[in-house]
Amino acid sequence: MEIRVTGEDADSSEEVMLIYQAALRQMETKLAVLNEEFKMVHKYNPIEHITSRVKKSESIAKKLRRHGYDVTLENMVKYCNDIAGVRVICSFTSDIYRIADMISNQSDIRVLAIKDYIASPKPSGYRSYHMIVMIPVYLSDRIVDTKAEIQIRTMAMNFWATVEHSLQYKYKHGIPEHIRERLYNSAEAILTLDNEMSQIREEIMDSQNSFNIKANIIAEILNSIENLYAYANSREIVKIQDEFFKIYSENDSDKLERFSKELDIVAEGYRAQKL
Ligand code: 0O2
Repeated sequence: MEIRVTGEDADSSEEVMLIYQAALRQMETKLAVLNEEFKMVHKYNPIEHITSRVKKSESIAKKLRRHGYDVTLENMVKYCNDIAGVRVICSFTSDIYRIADMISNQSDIRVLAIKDYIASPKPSGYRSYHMIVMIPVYLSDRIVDTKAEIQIRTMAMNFWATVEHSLQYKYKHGIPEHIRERLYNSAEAILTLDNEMSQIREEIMDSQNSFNIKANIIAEILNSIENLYAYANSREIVKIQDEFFKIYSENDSDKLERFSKELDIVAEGYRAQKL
């Protein structure tokens, strides 16, 4: 019989830590597989890199005290959602939501909470997408449902958060107001940078797409002209070729597409005559 428990039933902190480590490994493997699959289908990597960590016991204790809980093993598992933390870094903001969807669609992952600090940034300027998930960890005699926090952000958002986080440690009595203001302004500059990079990428993708579409139409036209040699006389083919060169020199995809369709009708007519 399958015995399914949660981390709260663990006997020792050593066992709890082993379970969180295992949850992280599973998450990392899942994300690596999703990234590879995405790369195969869409020809690019949505994930730049992944880091993970098990939260240090002092940080767990500090967080529990901050929220008014006693520092016990039970409270730690129950109330500290980010003991196992995975950080996923992407190039573009749209990738963040793609990855979040891919994670949510995994049948063995249960999404417990989402905090979208991209749609609603923190007053500090912090931007990131957070998911608290439950993932099963398979031990020899039971399955332990384990919580993990996944933070998904762009490289630029990560740069800002890393600098701001380190400043929080540097200023023991809080970051001075004038520095806060500058950090907030930098967060806004980072938003502009992310938006600009996304737009540049979209423009490049659009022009690549239209290039590919045009190349396919031209290949179809050349193929149709070649097939016409079996049916039409050479004078007519030269006429069609001249018309094609004229349209080709105009560099207009719509005209090329219309010409390709007309050529299909002409070829069909010749084929019918031959029968
Ligand atoms: P660490 O050292 O990174 O682990 P909380 O509000 O923090 O008591 P909750 O619900 O976990 O509890 O908060 P939230 O908002 O989901 O934030 C969790 C984590 O997001 C934080 O963990 C940080 O890693 C990161 N984070 C949140 N806000 C900021 C911010 O303003 N600046 C930076 N640099 N990071 C932020 P910890 O435990 O605070 O810290």
